[in-house]
Amino acid sequence: MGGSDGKEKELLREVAKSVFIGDKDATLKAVRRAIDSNIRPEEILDKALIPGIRKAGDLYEKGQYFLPELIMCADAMKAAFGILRPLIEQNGEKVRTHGRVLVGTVEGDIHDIGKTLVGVMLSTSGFEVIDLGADVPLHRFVEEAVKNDVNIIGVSALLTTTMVKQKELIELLVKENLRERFKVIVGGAPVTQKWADDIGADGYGQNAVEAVSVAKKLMGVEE
Ligand code: B1M
Repeated sequence: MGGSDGKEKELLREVAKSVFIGDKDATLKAVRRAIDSNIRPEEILDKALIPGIRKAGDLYEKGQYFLPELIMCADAMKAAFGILRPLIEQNGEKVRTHGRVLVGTVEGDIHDIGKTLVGVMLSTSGFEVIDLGADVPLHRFVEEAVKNDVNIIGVSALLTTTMVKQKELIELLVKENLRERFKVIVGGAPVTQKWADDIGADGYGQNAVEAVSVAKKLMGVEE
């Protein structure tokens, strides 16, 4: 392995570690060092920030971390994403013509990191994105979709207790006679292709890159 590869791995390890120990200042410093070493922002995100926050989740699940630690880790991740976001956006497609997508996390669920990432990746891939944030009531998804005349509604859920809201949103669209008007994409850690099929969603993305592919496919955009 070459020296620069080794240095790159070491820097990414440092970023991941500073996220899962919940040290925001160290995370920001490590991310800046990684950027200065010409590591691509998408790589910093995929190979360090996301594995770092997932490790924090694992430790929480094992009972080694409690909610305060998880919050510190999420703060570190969000602060670092704040530095990377404009860099990722700069590298994106300039013309936004593929369609308009509404994204949000369902009501009762405050996890917004993955949903925000999906929104950023869609907007850097040629979509116009309207981000409603997290804990979004179902009626608001519907109202904003109509108001903004979107093509796709992207619904994120991170909890097994809130993913049922994705199903309820589709039922609400049917009830309002709007199901044919909007494509619905679902995603989030507990969500699977099977769940998407069972609830009648038009697409499922396991991650932000897949969400973009699915959105492009639904809009008939060649990859
Ligand atoms: Co929460 N949390 N959390 N949490 N948290 C999980 C989800 C959990 C799996 C942790 C664990 O136990 N291992 C667990 C859920 C268990 C379950 O339901 N089975 C859990 C729990 C239990 C909770 C609380 C209930 C804890 C408590 O209060 N006792 C609470 C819930 C509060 C609520 O929402 N009502 C809670 C709170 C929090 C924090 C506030 C501390 C923080 C969130 C901060 C924030 O988002 N602003 C937090 C965090 C950070 C996590 C973990 C560690 C990481 C989530 C994350 O940001 N991942 C998470 C563990 C895990 O997921 N392994 C966990 C990084 C992000 C880039 O990935 O969000 O998966 P992700 O998004 C991915 C894909 O899923 C996909 O693409 C994204 C990018 O690749 N994707 C889509 C997401 N949305 C998509 C939409 C699409 C397509 C793809 O189309 C539209």
